[in-house]
Amino acid sequence: MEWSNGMIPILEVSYNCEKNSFDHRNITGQDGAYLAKLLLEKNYKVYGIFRRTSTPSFWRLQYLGIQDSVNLIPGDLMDTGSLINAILQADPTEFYHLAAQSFVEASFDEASATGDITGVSVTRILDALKLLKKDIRFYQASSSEMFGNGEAPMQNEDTPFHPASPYAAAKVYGYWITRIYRESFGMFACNGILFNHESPLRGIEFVTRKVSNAAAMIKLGLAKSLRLGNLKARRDWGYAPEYVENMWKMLQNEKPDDFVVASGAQHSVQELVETAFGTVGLNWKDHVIVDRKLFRPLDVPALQGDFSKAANILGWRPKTSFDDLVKLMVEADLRRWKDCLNGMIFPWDIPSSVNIERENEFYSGSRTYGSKRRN
Ligand code: F7E
Repeated sequence: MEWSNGMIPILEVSYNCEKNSFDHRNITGQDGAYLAKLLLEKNYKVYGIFRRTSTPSFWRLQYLGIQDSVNLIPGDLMDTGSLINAILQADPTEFYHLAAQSFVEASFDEASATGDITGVSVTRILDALKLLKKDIRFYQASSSEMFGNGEAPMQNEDTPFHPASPYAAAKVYGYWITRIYRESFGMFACNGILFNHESPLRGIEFVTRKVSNAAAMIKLGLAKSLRLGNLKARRDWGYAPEYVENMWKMLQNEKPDDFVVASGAQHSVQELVETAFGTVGLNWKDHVIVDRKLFRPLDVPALQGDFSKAANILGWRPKTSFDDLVKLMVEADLRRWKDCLNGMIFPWDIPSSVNIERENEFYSGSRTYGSKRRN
């Protein structure tokens, strides 16, 4: 069998303001895990860079049953030497850069660190690749957050950027440096402009998973309420495993290019809550508390992506509807909590030994959480 080397950094969200207490839940990201699975199915030899911490956790890779199939290499986005070492070890033909401080809200508190990790690090990787493997195919995880507070009701590859957070500003930098290396050095470097993409492997601090987890816990009597911020925000939510397939398709295209990846539909956070609680037969109004502390200093009001370029050139279309996505996430969390209550031990981002009431507070995922934990 022919092997080709694929390389995926699986560092998503590992740089967080709560390093001591938070890191161990998030070393490997949702997209890295799904992409690794896809590439393994395509007979790639997969390498993943992870950031060394005192308590590493690879629960997503374990959950998908692929941890032993991925070659893990320690590395750090802030350390060019470690990136060079990883590239030399893996000798990859494709490089998917998925790592970032990717929680928008945290970027308001750690703006310059987010700029360095999420933005400037793209240049560190591109420089290392330019020196060592200039003919590589490179994927940059760009984000719909770059469109921010712009005017266009639907966003495509030609829509101007109007970032509304330090995270989005860092992603705009990463987007442009990728294009600049493509245009000035002739590198095969692509931007996937991904709209929100979710799954049962999504981090608990993002709104979809926070809601699916809470709906499951409340249904089982493990929690009573859920605190949320801006219920009016509207997003274009799709299913993550379908989006990583598009990443791969971009790197198989005959020429490097940039693509919007979206579901094309838009829903509010309130609709998300209604659908999630409805899945378990609950009325969201009995449980959801709007908490001003969870509002962001600046929030993007609405995003909706036009994926027609990806459909025309790559032959890609989203398949899972918003309702099905929310349902599958709630059902996954319900199943996990039931298994946990039955004493099962399995890879998950909520340890089964926790004090559930306290954890529920913990998972309210906000700036207030940070100060509570420090006390
Ligand atoms: O927020 C509102 C919040 O944190 C969605 C990242 O993957 O997708 C993600 O960024 C919306 C916002 O995702 C809560 O204000 C209300 O309007 O799930 P989120 P995000 O910020 O859209 C993009 C494409 C990325 O690139 C990012 O890396 O939901 N919202 N109440 C809340 N959000 C959170 N997290 N928690 C709440 O309690």
